[in-house]
Amino acid sequence: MYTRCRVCGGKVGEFLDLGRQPTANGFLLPHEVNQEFTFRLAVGACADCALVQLIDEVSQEVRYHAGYRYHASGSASHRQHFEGNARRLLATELGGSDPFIVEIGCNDGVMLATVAAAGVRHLGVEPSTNVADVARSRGVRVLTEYFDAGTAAAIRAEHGPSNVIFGANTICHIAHIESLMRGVDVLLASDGVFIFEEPYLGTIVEGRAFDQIYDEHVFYFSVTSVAAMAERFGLELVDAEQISMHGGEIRYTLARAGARVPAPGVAALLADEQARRLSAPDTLEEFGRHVERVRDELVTLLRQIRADGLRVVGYGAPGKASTVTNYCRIGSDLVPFVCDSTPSKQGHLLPGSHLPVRAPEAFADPYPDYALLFAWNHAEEIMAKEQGFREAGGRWIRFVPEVRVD
Ligand code: JHZ
Ligand code: ZN
Repeated sequence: MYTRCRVCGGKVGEFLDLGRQPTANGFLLPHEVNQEFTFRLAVGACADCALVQLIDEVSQEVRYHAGYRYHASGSASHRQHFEGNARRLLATELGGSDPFIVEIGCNDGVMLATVAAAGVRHLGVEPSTNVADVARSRGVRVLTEYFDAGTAAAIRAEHGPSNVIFGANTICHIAHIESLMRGVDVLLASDGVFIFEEPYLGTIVEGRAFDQIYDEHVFYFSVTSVAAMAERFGLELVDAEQISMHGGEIRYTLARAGARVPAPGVAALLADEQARRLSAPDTLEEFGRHVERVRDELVTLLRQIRADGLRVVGYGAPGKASTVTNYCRIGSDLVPFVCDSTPSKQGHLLPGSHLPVRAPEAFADPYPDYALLFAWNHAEEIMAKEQGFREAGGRWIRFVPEVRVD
C-alpha cells in the first residue's frame, strides 16, 4: 500500500475509493471465475507535486503478459490517429540523418508500423508478447521487456541515443515511473524529445470520466504534475497539447532543460489548472461525491428498466467497463451481455461483474430496448455503424459525465 508519492515521496491523500476490483483487462472464461484476483481501487493526490495516483497497485506481471487483451488497432479512429502521429514525427523530429525512435509499450504496432514502412530505425518495447508478435508481423522491431532504467541503458548501448522516445496510454501505466524517467535521461539524445499522450486529470475530474480509473492507470497526469516530474529529472515540459483521444488526453513533450523554448500553451494550461484548482482536495472530493451520485442514478435506472420488462445490452467491453460494472455492481440480472468487436474478448466474461462478451452481431439479434454505452469515447464511430438500433426505436444510455438516455 502506498501513502508516499511514487515520484517525489510526498504524502498522498486518498479522495476516492471504488471498492474491490479485478484487473480491468482480466477477461475470464466461465471456469476461471473462482480464481479471480482483486485489489482495492482507490486514488489519492500528492500534497507536494500534485500527482494523482492509485493507492494500491497490481504488479505489472499480472497486468501485461502473453494474453493481454487490448489491441490498440481495434478502432478506425485510433488507427488514423497513430498513423498521423507517426507521419508528423517522421516529418519533424525524425528528419535528420539516421534518426532513431523508441516507443514504450508499442502494443500491436499501431504507430510504429508507419515508421517501419518509412525505413526509419525504431524499437518498440512491449512486455505483452501476444501484441508484440502482432507488431512484429507488421515489420516492427520489438524488444519484449518492461521499460526501465536498465532496459534504457541496454538500448542505448546497442543502438545509441534516441531522438524520440514515445508513449501513448502507457506512461501512466508504469508504477516504477522513477526508474522510467531515469531511463529516459539515459537514452534521450541531447536534442531529443520524450513525447507521451495520456488520459488527462482535467477531463477525468471535470468530464466526470471516473471509469478511466482502473488498475492499469496508476497515474492521472496533469500539466502541473508532469512539469514538476520533468524538473526532478533534469527535463522540461516544452509542450502540452489537448487531444480528443479516450475522451480527452494531453500530449506532453519533454526535452532536456533549456534545450527548447517552451510553447506558450504550457504556461496557459498551468495557469488554467491553478485557476480551476484542479488538484485541490476540495475539487477532488467533490468529484468523488459526484461519482457516488452517478452510481446511484445508473443503478436506479437499470432496475427500473428491468422492472418494466425491457432489455439493456452493454455496448463495448473497454477496460472502463470493468470499473463501472464493479463499482455499481451491475450483474447479468441487469445487463445480460455486452457486445464487443475484439475477437479475444468474445466468449469471455467481463472481469468481476462476469457479464458475458459476445460478438457485435448479437446486438441486432434482436435489438434490445436500451444500449448501455461503455465505449463512450468511440460514440461517433459506434453510432454511425449502429444507426439501425436507433431506427428500431432503441435508446442509448450514457453515464459520463451524467446519466443520460437519448
Ligand atoms: P477503448 C484502453 O482502454 C486500453 P479501453 C488501455 N488500458 C488504456 O490505457 C486506455 O485505452 C487509455 C470496442 N469497440 O479504446 C473495442 C467495439 O466493440 O475505449 C474495445 O474493446 N465496437 C491501454 O479498454 C472497446 O470497444 C466499436 O465500434 O477503455 C474500446 O476500448 C468500437 C469503436 C470499439 O479502450
Ligand atoms: Zn509527489
